[in-house]
Amino acid sequence: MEKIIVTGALGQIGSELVTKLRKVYGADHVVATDIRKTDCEVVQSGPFELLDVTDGKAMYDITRKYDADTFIHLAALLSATAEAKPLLAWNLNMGGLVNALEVARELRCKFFTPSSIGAFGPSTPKDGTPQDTIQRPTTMYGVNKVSGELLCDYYNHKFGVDTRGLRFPGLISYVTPPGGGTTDYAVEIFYEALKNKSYTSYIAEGTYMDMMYMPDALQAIIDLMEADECKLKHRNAFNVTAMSFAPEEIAAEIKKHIPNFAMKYEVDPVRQAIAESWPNSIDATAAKEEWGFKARYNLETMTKDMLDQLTMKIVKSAG
Ligand code: VAH
Repeated sequence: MEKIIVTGALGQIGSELVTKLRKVYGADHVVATDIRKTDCEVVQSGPFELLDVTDGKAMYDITRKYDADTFIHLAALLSATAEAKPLLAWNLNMGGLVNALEVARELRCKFFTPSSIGAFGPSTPKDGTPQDTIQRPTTMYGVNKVSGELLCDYYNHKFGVDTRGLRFPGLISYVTPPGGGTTDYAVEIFYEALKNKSYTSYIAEGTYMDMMYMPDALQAIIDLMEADECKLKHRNAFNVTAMSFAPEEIAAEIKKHIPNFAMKYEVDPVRQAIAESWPNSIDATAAKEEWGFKARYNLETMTKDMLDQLTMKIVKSAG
C-alpha cells in the first residue's frame, strides 16, 4: 500500500485506522474522507476531504486527485440502525459499496471493506462457525454484508480487482464510541462503569458474541492488505475473532477492577433478536493459515487496557 484513501474515516474503525496508517505509511499517504468534518486528529494530521459515498463521481475525482492505489471503504450503517432504517441502509451500504468498487476497478486500486459476523444467520452453525458455511442472515445489515462479500468476490474474478475483507466481530475501542451497533454494549459498559459504577445492558445474560479489541482489528486490516495475494484461498471475507463472551462475563472482569460495579439488565428485543441470530463464536483458522492472523488481546487484557485508557481520557478532558 502506497497511497491510501479511507471512507468513513471519522467512524469507530476509521478514526483509529487513519491514525495508525499515517504512522506506518506517512501522514501524506493517507487521505481521510467522511460525510462530516469535525475538529479532530484525523482532520488535522493529514489530507482530509468531505465525501458522501453515494456520490460516485465525487469519490472518483478525490481518488484520482490523490492518485490512490489502495481504497479502504468503511462508511456504512451498523446493524441496529440498519434494522430501524432498512431502505436507507440498503441505499447507503450497497450504493456506497458499488461506487467504491467501481472506483477501485477504474483506477486499479487494491480494495478493503469489512464484513461482519452479522453476515451469518440463525441457520448458520453457532459454535466454531466455519469460514465456509451457510449465510442466511435475517437482518438488513446481514443482507448488506453477505451481498457485499459476494460483490467483492465478483469484482475480483470478473474485473481482477484485488478485493479483500474481514468478518469483524464486535469491536471494542476507547477513541471514538461506536454508533448504531448491536455489540455497542461492550463499549458503553466501560464508560458507564467509570462514570456511574453501574451499567444497564440491553443484551440479555447468556448471550455470547465474538468480540475484538480495536488494536487487533487495525493490525488485522494491515496484515491482510500486505499479505501475499498468492497465499489467499479466500478473499471476502475472512472470519476473525479474539474472544467470545456474554454480558455477565465482561461485567465480572470489570468488577475485578471496580469491585462495587453493578450490572443490570433491560433487554432491547430488537437488538437481542439481532444478537441471537449471530454465532456464539466463529472459527478463524483460515485467516491464521492464509495470512497469519493473530489477536493479542483477550477479555482480561482488553478490560484492563480499556479502563486504563478511558481513565486517562477522562482525566485529560477534565483538564
Ligand atoms: C454492529 N459493531 O454491532 C457492529 C458489528 C458484529 C457487530 O458488525 O452492528
